[in-house]
Amino acid sequence: MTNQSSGERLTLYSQSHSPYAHKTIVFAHEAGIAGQLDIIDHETSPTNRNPAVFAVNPLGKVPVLITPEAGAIFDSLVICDYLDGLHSGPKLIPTNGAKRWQALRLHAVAQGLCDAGIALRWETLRRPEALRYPPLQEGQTAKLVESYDLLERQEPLDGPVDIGQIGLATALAWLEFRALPDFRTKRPRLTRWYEEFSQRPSMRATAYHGETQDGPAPAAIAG
Ligand SMILES: N[C@@H](CCC(=O)N[C@@H](CS)C(=O)NCC(=O)O)C(=O)O
Repeated sequence: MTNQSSGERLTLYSQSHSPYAHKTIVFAHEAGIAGQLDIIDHETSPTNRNPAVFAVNPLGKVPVLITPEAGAIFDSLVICDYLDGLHSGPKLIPTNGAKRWQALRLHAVAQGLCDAGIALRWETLRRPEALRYPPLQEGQTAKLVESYDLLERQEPLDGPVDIGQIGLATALAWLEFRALPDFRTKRPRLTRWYEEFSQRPSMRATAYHGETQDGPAPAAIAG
């Protein structure tokens, strides 16, 4: 990429296994400005407070970008919007027309996949077994399956790279990384698109790794 930018260094509070953080990093690569980011990995979990992250985001979540003019900004879409203003190439968040709403809608589906995937992991893995609620597990699985089917059937996936495609590719990569319900079987169009996108340098340079650190369960429920 040859996009021009101010070249100012920016700190990104990130996490090597967060789909939201991954999205912002792939976005920076696609915008040609990844070299400006100083990425600091932080472990976060609602059951394992990280004071350094709370110091910059009252929600205790990553990603967070520290900007010169506005201080700490979040969440991932806001960070992508900020990064899109730093380069002179074609905008990855289309500014108007049908392309804008298609891209943001695809991004919303992708964001929902991550949200449902995380909720499902709580119900299958992260919450102590005695506190899990099977109807929630089924409900979150249904959101994933319905979304996969919609993506296979009708969501436009072609055209220049945009925030929707970046969100989707990083979400699908995370769902596979975490062995969440499979999106490939009987979805050849989605699978083909994903495999092709995964070959982009932005994706190849930024694979997921690491484990969530939820902290010890209190003795009363540890069993
Ligand atoms: N809507 C936020 C979601 C961020 C998020 O949930 N990040 C996770 C890591 S994957 C986190 O830090 N969770 C800690 C917590 O929920 O307390 C975004 O798009 O940035």
